[in-house]
Amino acid sequence: MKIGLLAMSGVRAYDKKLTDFGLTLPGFVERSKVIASLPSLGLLYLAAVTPPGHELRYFEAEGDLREPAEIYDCDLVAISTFSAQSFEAYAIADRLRARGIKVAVGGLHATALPEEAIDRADYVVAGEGEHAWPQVVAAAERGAGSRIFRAIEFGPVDVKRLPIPRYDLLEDRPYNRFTVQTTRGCPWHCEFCASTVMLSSRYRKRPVADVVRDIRAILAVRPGAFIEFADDNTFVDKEWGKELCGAIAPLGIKWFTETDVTVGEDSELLALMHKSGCRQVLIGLESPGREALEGIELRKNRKAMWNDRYAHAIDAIQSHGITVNGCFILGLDGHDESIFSEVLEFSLARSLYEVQITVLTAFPGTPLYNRLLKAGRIIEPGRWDLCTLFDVNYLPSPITPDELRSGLYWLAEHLYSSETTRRRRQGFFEQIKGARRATLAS
Ligand code: B12
Repeated sequence: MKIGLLAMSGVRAYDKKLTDFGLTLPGFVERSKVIASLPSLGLLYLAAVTPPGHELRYFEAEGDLREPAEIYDCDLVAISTFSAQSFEAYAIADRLRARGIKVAVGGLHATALPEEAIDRADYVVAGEGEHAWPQVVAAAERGAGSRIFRAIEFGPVDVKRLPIPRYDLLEDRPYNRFTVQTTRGCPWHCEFCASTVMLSSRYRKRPVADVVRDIRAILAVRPGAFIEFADDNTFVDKEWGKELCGAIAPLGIKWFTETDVTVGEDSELLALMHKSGCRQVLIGLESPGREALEGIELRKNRKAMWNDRYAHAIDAIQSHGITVNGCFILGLDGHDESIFSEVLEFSLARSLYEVQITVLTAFPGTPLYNRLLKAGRIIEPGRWDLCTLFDVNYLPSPITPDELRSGLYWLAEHLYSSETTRRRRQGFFEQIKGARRATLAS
């Protein structure tokens, strides 16, 4: 069969005012360029486990009616979708199916809502794809009728035996950033999280040698590529983290990852991270003060417990020459109108090199969505296209949706202005210089 792998690409925001003015601001432009240039790792894993004898092609669509014409030559198309572009993905699936092409849909959104997805696809995979996908291919070959494949039926995916994602399928594409997973899942359980924790609740670390193998495969396709670890939380296990950094250091790469604030407490690890090419860590700080963090991490209230470590952690990380991309969620319960200036002040005071601001988003399948729906606080239930992290689709408390929106505009304008960006970044360079002076003096 000819099998097409269709990634939905680009960034999404419904709010026209934010896109019109927000996306022209320096911080937004930088991040959205970066963001738009990542391939779909999930599809590259599917390609790697596709049984032999099929022809595979990787495609991208930026939205409804944006699928490439060549995709209509396929017999089976695998579409990977997050919530924000699920309607666009379904519209493409409708057109493909109208032409007799079998369509399989998977990813985080289909995992949360497989019954919704099966209305618009022949096959749906809920959960990790590695074991289910070969079954989907076999079903399509047989011309079998529609079915939801639940990953759980096919046994757990052992991350110690993952194949090399088929990065070679991207050879003729202009990507300069590639993703690699070093871990899957996260041991913490935040109410709003709609990330890999949706696929499997277990936190799993991959063998370091396999990560090195995968990075080498990327470098063979694109020498000098920037590497993004598509992890939820890389450095939960600090000793394993040190082993990882030691192993990737000789590759001479530059890399980025997502992790939590505890990484700031291990200066040996931070030194190894920097030495191995880590240029930025993204950390979900969520809110500058403790109050709004209470109860967010459902297991041990970790987000609130860690709040008093923020200042030290950011300083320690940045002093090692690794920039922090501090992420804040606006509109958490308890955030009033003062939150916008608080985030601005915190970002300046702590010299956050990069700051990401998003609004609280209730993704389907999350405890947050269920709580807000029950409380009648979802404004338009089922509007998954608003799950962009920038659009307001719930009733915040104590502020109103309009106050949240105007606060977001105000903060974006001030946080990403050339002057504030310069001041934040200047602070980072001073932190590095301070650390160097301290080393020389000791
Ligand atoms: C890389 C990334 C991107 C890339 C995606 C590239 C691409 N075309 O796929 C880019 C930069 C484009 C991107 C964009 C957006 N992203 Co993003 N992104 C990530 C990130 C960092 C890693 C995702 C990843 O690679 N995971 C690893 C792979 C292996 O897992 P996977 O994709 O789930 O695939 C597995 C299974 O789901 C399944 N599978 C997946 N697809 C399919 C298809 C079939 C047919 C089958 C059988 C199986 C299957 O098999 C795979 C292997 O087991 C996550 C955060 C994180 N740390 O995970 C956020 C994340 C996925 N993004 C998120 C969001 C909100 C967005 C945006 C809406 C932001 C915006 N405003 O624009 C846009 C969406 C628009 C778009 N075009 O997709 C949310 C999604 C939440 C949700 N449930 O919808 C996440 C979780 C971050 C968050 N803050 O919550 N993102």
